[in-house]
Order: sequence, then structure tokens, then C-alpha cells
Amino acid sequence: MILDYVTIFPDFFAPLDLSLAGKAADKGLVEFRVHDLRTHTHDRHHRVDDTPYGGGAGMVMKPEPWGEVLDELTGPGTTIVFTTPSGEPFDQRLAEELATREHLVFACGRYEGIDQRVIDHAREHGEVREISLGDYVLNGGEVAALAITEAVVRLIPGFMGNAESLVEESHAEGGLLEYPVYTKPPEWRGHEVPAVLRSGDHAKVAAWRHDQAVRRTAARRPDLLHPSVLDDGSPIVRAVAGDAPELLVLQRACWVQEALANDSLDIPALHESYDDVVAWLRVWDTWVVRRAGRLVGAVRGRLEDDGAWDIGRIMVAPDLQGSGLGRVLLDHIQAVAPERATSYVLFTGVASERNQRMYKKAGFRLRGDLTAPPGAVVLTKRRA
Ligand code: 6GU
Repeated sequence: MILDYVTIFPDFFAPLDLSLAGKAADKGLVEFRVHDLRTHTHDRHHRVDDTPYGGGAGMVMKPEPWGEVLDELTGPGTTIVFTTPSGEPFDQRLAEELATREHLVFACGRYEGIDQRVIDHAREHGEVREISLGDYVLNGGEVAALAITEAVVRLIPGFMGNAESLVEESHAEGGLLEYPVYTKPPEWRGHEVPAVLRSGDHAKVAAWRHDQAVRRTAARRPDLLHPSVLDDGSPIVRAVAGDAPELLVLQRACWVQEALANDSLDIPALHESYDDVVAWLRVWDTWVVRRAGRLVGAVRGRLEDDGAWDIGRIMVAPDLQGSGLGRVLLDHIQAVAPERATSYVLFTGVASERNQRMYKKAGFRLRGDLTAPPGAVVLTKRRA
């Protein structure tokens, strides 16, 4: 793979000679070439920027030097990468895609950006990708080009010493953040390595790592959990105050069914007012799912003093019941329970058979030994 970098700061790319990327170059797997945009200027001052048409702050990179250097570097089979905060977000999937290319040219913009005609022109001649590292602004695209390079080059076959670590990171905990890792010594400054990792029980280790990965993902990147629970890919998101009116309506619809199933109107969720819903939304960790803008599912959790994560108000719009959404919500609210939670507890109607079946399938057990409100039963589950 050939990687070209066009920049007004060639020194930024000194790290390419270091570390694994440098080794890949030594092995002949990749070739790095750095080009100073200013050598493609033809005025005394080597100007690469000018004021923007239409006015406004900042400077824009002039098209002529870019045109000249890109004409020189690009040909059939070239992918030109413009690093810009307004590009498509860079992620592992995109790194894997770029790793299949033979020739990447990184055009590193500075100032307010490059004259749009450079990008439009490049598109007429080959593949162009405008890529951003994330939602923040860097002074220029150089650091982004380096980051993209490191993510891409390590995916080239023959690059990593240990091919297994690549397989593991892409498959082991698909879509989840990595679990925490430990090495010797077993105790350090009063902190111990979790006993399960030293147990030699591989199944237990795997289960623990999976649970840790789910908890971390729920705490830090809830957007990655159940990213496509519904056919349009709607995620489960934290409820906001503005969800209260729809929650009230959905709750009434769901608990009328419960009232019929249990032949009783004496169910708190059925009697709550709008103000009641607004009030509990403030103190419960509540999650909702929308489809095409419509609120179709919700669930809430709250930590009790005894360490139990109290799960409740699992609601699914009547037309979507039986679609598996209730189970997804139940799995989700368990995954987002705080670290301190040691068990899960939930209540449902004595005669709510469908609910009880789902809860039992999810590992909950009926607890006749615990007290429940009149007409209800308690189910609990120990946290793994
Ligand atoms: Cl690719 N360039 C710049 N200038 N800022 C960024 C970025 C790229 N990605 C995130 N911020």
C-alpha cells in the first residue's frame, strides 16, 4: 500500500518512521511519502490560503497548489482522503474498508478548509472520502491523518505480529467495549485482581468478561447497546422530561390490559396523573424507544438500599406486543444497573401470565417468600 500525505507541515509526519508503522515500511508492506504543499506554489510568498468569498472569518486554502499536487499523485485506483471535521465519522468499519485500498492520498487541510472545487474536481477523477475523527475541532488534518494511518496500517495482512489479537478484537465482544484487563502482581497497592480471573475456570472467565464488557458499554456508550432493536434501528435512549406526556398515555394503555387480566383496578400505574409521571421520571433511571418518532416502549430502574435494582414499568405499545421488544427492554435495564447492584427485583400481577413467562425466561424466579403488594408477585434474579 502506498500512502501519500499532502501538508504544509511535513514535520508532523516524523512519527511514521517510528514503531509498528515504521516496521511495516521496513518490511515493504507500506510506503509512506510526505509532500509539502508549499512546493506547489509559484509566488514569492508561497501562499496557500486566501480570504473567503462571501466574507467571514478565517482563511481558505487556495485551489491551485492542491490541483497541481493531486494531479501529480493521483491516478486510477487512488483513494483521496480529505481530513475535515465535517467529514463522515471515522470508525473501525471505515478503517477496514480503507485497508483494502492500494493507494491512499491524505489531503490535510488547515485554516477554515480547502476550496470546495478541489474536492469536487477530485471526485471526477476517483474515489474521494471526507473523514472526521470526531465531534471536535483540530487545527489541521495532520493528526487525523496519522490516527487514520495507524488504524488502517495495522489491518494490512502480515502487519501485526499476532494475527489472533486482530481476530479477537473484531469478534470476541462484537459491538461492545473491551473488558478490563489485569496482569501480575495479583495484588498492587491494595487493589486485587478479580478472583475469577485466577480461578482457572475458562467458562467463568468468559462470562465475567462478557458481563464487564456489557456494563462498561452501558455506562460509557449506551448508544452501542441494542443499536437496532427495531426494524428502523431505533436505539434505547434515556428518557427526558419531555417524554412524560407520551409515557402517561403508553402507561395507561398498558395497564388497562393488566387491569383486565387481573380483574382489578387497584394498580398504581393505572391511577397515576401526569404530575405523578413527571415526578417519578426525576428519580428513576428511565429508558425509552421510539419508532418513527412515536414512543413505543419504556422501562425504568432504581437502586434500593439493599443493593437490589428495582425494575419496573416495562411497557410496549399494544400493536408491538409479542415482537420481542419487552425482552430487549428487560435486558437493557439489567445491563445499565449500577456497579453496586447485587440483584434485580420486579413486580407484576398475580395473573399476568405473559409477563411472568418472559421474566422466568430471562432468569427471574418467583419469590413466594417475599411480600408483594396485594394482587402482585415478586420476582428476583441474582446479578452475575
Ligand atoms: Cl479530520 N480535521 C480537523 N481539522 N479537525 C478534526 C478532524 C479532522 N476530526 C475531528 N476534528
